[in-house]
Amino acid sequence: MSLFDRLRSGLKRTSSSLREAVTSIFTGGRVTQEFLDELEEVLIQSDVGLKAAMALRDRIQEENKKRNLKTPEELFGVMEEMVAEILEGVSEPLRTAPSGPTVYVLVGVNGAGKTTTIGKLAERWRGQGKSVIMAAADTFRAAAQEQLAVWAKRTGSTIIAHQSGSDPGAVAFDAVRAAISRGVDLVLVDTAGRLHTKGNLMEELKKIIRVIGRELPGAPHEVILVIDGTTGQNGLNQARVFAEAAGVTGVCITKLDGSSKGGIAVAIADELGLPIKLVGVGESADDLRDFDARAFAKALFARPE
Ligand SMILES: Nc1nc2c(ncn2[C@@H]2O[C@H](COP(=O)(O)OP(=O)(O)OP(=O)(O)O)[C@@H](O)[C@H]2O)c(=O)[nH]1
Ligand SMILES: [Mg+2]
Repeated sequence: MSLFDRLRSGLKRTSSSLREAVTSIFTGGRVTQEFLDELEEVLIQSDVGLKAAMALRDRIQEENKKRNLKTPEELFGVMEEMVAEILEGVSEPLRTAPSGPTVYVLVGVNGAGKTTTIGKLAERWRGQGKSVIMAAADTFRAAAQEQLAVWAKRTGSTIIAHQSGSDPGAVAFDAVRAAISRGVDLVLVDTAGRLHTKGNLMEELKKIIRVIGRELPGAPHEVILVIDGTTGQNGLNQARVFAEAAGVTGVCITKLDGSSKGGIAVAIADELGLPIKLVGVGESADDLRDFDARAFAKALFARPE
């Protein structure tokens, strides 16, 4: 299945309620002041954020002056284009080290999909003939290590782990050091899920990142914030706090195969300027895709099948 088809079915709930709402308020087939106010409301409901909702409203108004928009399809066309522009505006591929190991740290709230995404990233790199070390820096729960070990085995990766309850910074340190000495291509650091509202846990994250940077200048090459696509508006708050505390460089939105509310991708790109780099479209090793702004925008406004 193409990424667009996956996204279209994952974003079905959002796209059909968006379409229904816009169609129902566009009664006279004319863009009026009242319609624009209601449109802004509908867009806010879809989680694209206040800023993007206002910008979309202004764009519709502008376009209408130019070419008199008469059908809902024309409206969707204008909005799709603008959403694609917003997402493309911050779009950037995953960074890799020019030489030596590339290090990615995955962060996010509990259950977002960090460990699974590590498995998927390992699968991708291994598929390209690259070697991978996984760092079990989620030392909080013993089960977390076991889950990562399953992914390591499945993808033929090496896992570096300490006792549960030990210092996560030390695990990251050992993993990076091992990668340098063994000439390993990629280090994937799994961190414990943490609420962005817990200051001490955010400090711990900063420490892990600092330790990595000290051991390998330029690392980590990505701090990837993993966000559950079904989260809704709270995802924006998570992104804001993690971005500030942990210097997030890119976002992975997971569970876009389920009943996600994809509007949050637009809010994150637009209000925080953070690039969405990856999307998770399932639980298996090959269910990770590079983000594609055009496909995403198209799916967000797609006509139901
Ligand atoms: N459908 C679907 N499920 C996913 C996706 N990514 C992760 N999951 C599922 O989400 C659940 C949580 O995933 P984990 O990878 O354990 O999440 P985590 O962020 O490591 O969780 P903690 O370590 O507890 O903070 C698991 O059941 C995964 O299979 C996805 O893209 N699609
Ligand atoms: Mg985990």
